[in-house]
Amino acid sequence: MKQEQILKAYESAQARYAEIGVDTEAALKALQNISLSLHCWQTDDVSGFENPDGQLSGGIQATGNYPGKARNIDEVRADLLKAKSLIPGHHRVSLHAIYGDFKGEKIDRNQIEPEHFQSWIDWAKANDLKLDFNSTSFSHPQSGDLSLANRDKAIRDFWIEHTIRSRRIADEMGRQLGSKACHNLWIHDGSKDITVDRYYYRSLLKDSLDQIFAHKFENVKDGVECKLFGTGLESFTVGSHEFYMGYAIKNGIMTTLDMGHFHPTEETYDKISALLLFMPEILLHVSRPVRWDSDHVVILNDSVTMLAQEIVWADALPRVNIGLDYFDASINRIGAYVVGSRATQKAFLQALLSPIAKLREYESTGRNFQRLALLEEIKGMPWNDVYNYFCLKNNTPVAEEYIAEVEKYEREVTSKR
Ligand code: RNT
Ligand code: ZN
Repeated sequence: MKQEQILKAYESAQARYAEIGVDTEAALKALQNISLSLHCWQTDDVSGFENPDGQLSGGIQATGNYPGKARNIDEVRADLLKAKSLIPGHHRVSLHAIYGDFKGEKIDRNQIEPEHFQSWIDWAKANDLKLDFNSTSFSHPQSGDLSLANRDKAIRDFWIEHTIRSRRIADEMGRQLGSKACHNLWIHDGSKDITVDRYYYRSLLKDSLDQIFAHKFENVKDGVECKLFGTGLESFTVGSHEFYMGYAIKNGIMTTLDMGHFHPTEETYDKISALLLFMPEILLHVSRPVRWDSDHVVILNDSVTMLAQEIVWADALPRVNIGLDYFDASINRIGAYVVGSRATQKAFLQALLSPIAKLREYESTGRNFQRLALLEEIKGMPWNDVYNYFCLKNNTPVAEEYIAEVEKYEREVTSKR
């Protein structure tokens, strides 16, 4: 798009928004402050660097075999930087414990140290990025169907040790980069068929968590991520929403809301205000479930739009940490980052551009037709002209221009892998 055209369209959008009492400059300023945490695992389908074959072995699944996936730490970093260059704003990267810089050495999960992530910290610093972290309980000989909730104390202890170490690594990232790191704990623990001792397994998980969180780390914001069910583990999930909600509230930590982890007709947005009255902050995994927790690339759909509206309207932006979580191995992986990140930003921008004072006024005076009508009208407002201007201001390709950039990178880099 021509710069002149972008600016002209922005000016006219600005005037139109002013008519409904919305300040586009204020919205742009707020959008500039929203950081997304880019999930490193979209680069390589959650393989990590522990074994050369990088095969997933339970707990999680990526589908598709599009060529060009990242095979080592340099390729993961290069792909992340390429994606970053096509996403306007300042962002974060979320690492999993299996992405350490192990330099070919066999470092088991209960042996990881901050030193294995020092080169990531240096890389982040050099590239204007902050880091977040995740313990990794899947794809390991000790994973089985149960990790922190295993009947076998030795297995529980192994994963407790791993998780404490993961939080220590997150602490080091937060300290060195001057921005608290979110540590997310997600485990797959559950069972395929009817389970009778549910109370017992949950009490084991609670006890493991108590041991893990007995260690205090100043530079970490802890989140615990629930799930409805996993494939192969359909009948019982130890870490359900109610379990972690109770745990997080009681212990002053966050719950992580993954948009793919609830009943298909349940919307994540409605949980925000219910949780934020009882916990300091929350962590999001913005995702797109298709029929199940399929982790498709995020698009600008109603679920994401309503989520962003709820956060903005609840004045909760400073208390919500926005992570992305999807891994589509069937399309260009760098393109997947850009589409999902931009869709998330567009949802937030739309929310920031909404005439909330007027909507509240309608609501409080019982003018519900008017409320509905205005909500419908704002869907067609020229918010995309404002987004294009945001991209221009941030020196990133405007609108579909990034497609050619992704194609170029594919031609020159990923297709040669
Ligand atoms: C799995 C969870 C979890 C993972 C990542 C890799 O269902 O969503 O967040 O996707 O930790
Ligand atoms: Zn998730």
